[in-house]
Amino acid sequence: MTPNEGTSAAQDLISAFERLTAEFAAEIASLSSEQDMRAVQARYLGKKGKATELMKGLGRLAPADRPAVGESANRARAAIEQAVQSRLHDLAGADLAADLERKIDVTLPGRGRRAGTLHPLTRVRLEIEQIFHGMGFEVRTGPWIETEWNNFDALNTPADHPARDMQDTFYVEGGFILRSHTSPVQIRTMLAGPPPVKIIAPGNVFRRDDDATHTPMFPQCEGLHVDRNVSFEDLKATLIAFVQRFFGPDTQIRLRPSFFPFTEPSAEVDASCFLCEGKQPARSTCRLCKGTGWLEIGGSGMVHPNVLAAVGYDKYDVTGFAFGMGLSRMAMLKYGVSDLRLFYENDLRFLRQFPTS
Ligand code: 2NL
Repeated sequence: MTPNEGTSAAQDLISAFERLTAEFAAEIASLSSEQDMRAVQARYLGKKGKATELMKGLGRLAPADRPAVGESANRARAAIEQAVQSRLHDLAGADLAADLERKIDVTLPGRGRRAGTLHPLTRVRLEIEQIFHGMGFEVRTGPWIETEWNNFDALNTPADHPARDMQDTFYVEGGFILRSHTSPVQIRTMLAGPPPVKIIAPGNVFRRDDDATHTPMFPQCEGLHVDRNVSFEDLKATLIAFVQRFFGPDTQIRLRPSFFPFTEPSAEVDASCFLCEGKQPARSTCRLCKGTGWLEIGGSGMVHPNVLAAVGYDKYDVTGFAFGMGLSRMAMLKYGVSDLRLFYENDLRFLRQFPTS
């Protein structure tokens, strides 16, 4: 073997390592993941890789030529690693460039979502529940489909009473009715246990009415307090505390004699107008109370002895007061809504005026 031959063979190997480097670079140019590139790299530099094959030629070289070839093998190894690094760097740069190209302004405010709000009737119900809960009343609910007994008979309302007419009450299959007030909830509560009972019963009720001022379903809230020595004075104090929390601390009440089959005596409940406060000259023009200075808010009375007896209570031992109010009327007064039907049309322009804090 001559030095020239040796040199030439060495040169061939050195060139082969250079080609290997170029081949590798070409092969990974189309790859876009590091994992793919490392797999190709293993085919070049691994135990059974192309570089290892070439290194087998080293043994046939003159010892003097070997260091130069070894060096070129090391150069190839380093160049291949460098090619991977450079390709990865290019890819990262391309990702960044693409992100920048999208021109997202991360300093802009978010689009946000409009939060839902509670329906005004729900707000009024929750507020009333809160006020009475604060006075020691429990909140009770019951079914919409009721027996005639729970809705009428137990409430001292005889079979020939006009409220029981097909014209006024919804009769459903099986001899049941849709409750026309939430009183059956109180009847159920009293049937379920002895006095004292101190509850309010909010919920939807049903009557065969449908015009500008009546909807066939409407929400109501009734209250009942039965115990020894519950007086009409307790009823007044409870109503005053309620209206002062609901309408404002200066609100007064006025009770007007009335009639309900289930209470005796009975009274209509008025609250003093919180808009004009009954003052002149605004009083004559007030859009809320129409100049009367008073707002009708519901009915009330002392529980009729026949009702106490019907649920098995001792009518000589306990007394009670009861009251009822329509929630749509309370909401109209509180929020100055002029048309009842707005509560039932689900017009978002209306509902959005009642943000939930
Ligand atoms: C009104 C009048 C009222 C009652 C409801 C009642 C319930 C039982 C016993 C006695 Cl269990 N009374 N409820 C009493 C008086 C009036 O409601 O104008 N409601 C909107």
